[in-house]
Amino acid sequence: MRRQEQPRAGRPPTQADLAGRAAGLRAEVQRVVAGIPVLDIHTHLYDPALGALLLWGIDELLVYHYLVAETFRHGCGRVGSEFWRLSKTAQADLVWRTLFQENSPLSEACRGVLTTLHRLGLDAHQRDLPALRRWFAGWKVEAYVDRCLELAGVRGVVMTNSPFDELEGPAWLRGWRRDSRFQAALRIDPLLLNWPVAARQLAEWGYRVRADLGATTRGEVRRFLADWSRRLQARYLMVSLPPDFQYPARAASARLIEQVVLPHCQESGLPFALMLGVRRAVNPALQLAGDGVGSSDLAALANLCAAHAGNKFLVTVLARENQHELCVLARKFPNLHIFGCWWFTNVPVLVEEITRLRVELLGLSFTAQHSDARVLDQVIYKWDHARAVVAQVLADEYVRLAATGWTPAPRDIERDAQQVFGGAFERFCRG
Ligand code: FIX
Ligand code: ZN
Repeated sequence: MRRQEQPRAGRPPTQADLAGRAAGLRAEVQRVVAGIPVLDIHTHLYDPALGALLLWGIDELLVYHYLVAETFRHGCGRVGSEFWRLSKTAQADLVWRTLFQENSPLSEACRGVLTTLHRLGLDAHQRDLPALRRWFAGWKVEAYVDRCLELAGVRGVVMTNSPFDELEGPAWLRGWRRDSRFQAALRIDPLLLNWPVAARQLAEWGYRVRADLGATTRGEVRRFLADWSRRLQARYLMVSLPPDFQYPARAASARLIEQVVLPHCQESGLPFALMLGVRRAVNPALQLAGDGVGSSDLAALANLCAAHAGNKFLVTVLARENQHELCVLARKFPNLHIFGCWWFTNVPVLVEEITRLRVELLGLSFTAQHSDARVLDQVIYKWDHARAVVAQVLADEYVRLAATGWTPAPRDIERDAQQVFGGAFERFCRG
């Protein structure tokens, strides 16, 4: 009998062959990743129809809480007490002077402002803040939304929408014509983290709830979630949780998740997004800038995924120490989708490490990044910086594959980049 024909390896590539192939691949990956339209799956941006809720422009960029925290470091406490009494313009002046004039703007958040201005075609190096302000004042918000999304290569953003917010909640009740690029996510932190207060609020809104979490109350909270999921046309429900979150547990948050949120999500086919590891108000004097990080007990997440196989969990973790365990959990639970390098992990050194870890443990079945933008213009730098790091990681991994003779075609690279920039999320939500 003839021996079966085997594919032949051919002449082994020389060092020069490999170097040439690697350079070509790297250039191709850069090109493809730069052009992929992104779905930004978690932001704090708003549909422009919501008016003042959508923040944009140079002063908002400068008073971003990431920069406020950095500014406070130079004030030795004195700045802290005075800062919040200043007008927004004066706060922005102080941040600009402290972080961009008296010091070199090397941090990721500072560089972000400069990338944004640069990509908008502005010359920030003149250090002329009044001139920058004049340039921004010339824009109308609708045109500026188009410009920012176009420069960032963003095809859609998912907002963070809270019925409990006193400005936002009533606007949803009134309704408006939606901008399809701004999709909604139902944020339920107040419900899960401060149940007694939320119960009183729901009762005021006409839901028959009592603090005891009995059967009627559970049914009514579920009705509340169904009403708001429908009203928002929500893509998912979401909460940020502290490092000490446990599941199963007797705490109201764990019981509400188990008995109300997850049944509602399962019935409506919506994922539940958990952002794990934030310690709120570590330094309350810093207000929004005062939150910190802690390592979470991911046994709670494993228990959730195992006990609720019919539910879909979108998860990001704030602590670097949790990243590896999260990837391992995602290998065990197909109902767990990892997303983003969140907040304090959104610095190039960690985005690179975390993305590499994810690719090497999971292939491409995750969402590499979300912007968490609070100010519209930030999508420009957040995506510019993310694309650069993700392209670098993908290129390194393809070059290693190419050494085995497996060279990806441009359409493979495009398919892969689409996956990690929104496609895998959409598939997970559909599945
Ligand atoms: O919980 C969240 O969604 C966090 O992203 C925010 O609370 C945080 O303030 C933030 O802006 C991080 O980027
Ligand atoms: Zn966020």
